[in-house]
Amino acid sequence: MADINHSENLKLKPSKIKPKLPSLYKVVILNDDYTPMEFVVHVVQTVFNKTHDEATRLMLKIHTEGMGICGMYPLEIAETKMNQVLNFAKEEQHPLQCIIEKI
Ligand code: TYC
Repeated sequence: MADINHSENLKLKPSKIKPKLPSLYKVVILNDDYTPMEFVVHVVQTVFNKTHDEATRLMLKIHTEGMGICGMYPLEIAETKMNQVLNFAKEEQHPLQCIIEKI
């Protein structure tokens, strides 16, 4: 009878399977001429868990440079955050735009 418990059979072999990390997506908010600054700060704080200071700095970067990265996430989370931003903006009838970009 084959000895399935022989110590040679219990040795761990290095795995050839490379676990893949999920691709990340940037969530980017765009500047516009109409959305109030405080509204952008509030949205960035709420959706991206930033402090008021961090959100203010990011809003000013978007305001002066045209766009800014709010965070990087796996696709489903990035899409959820983008939709949260767009829904907040729609509720208040602001033209704030948010997109996701693959890294
Ligand atoms: N440019 C806007 C203003 O002057 C403020 C603003 C900042 C709007 C960032 C959108 O993503 C934005 N009221």
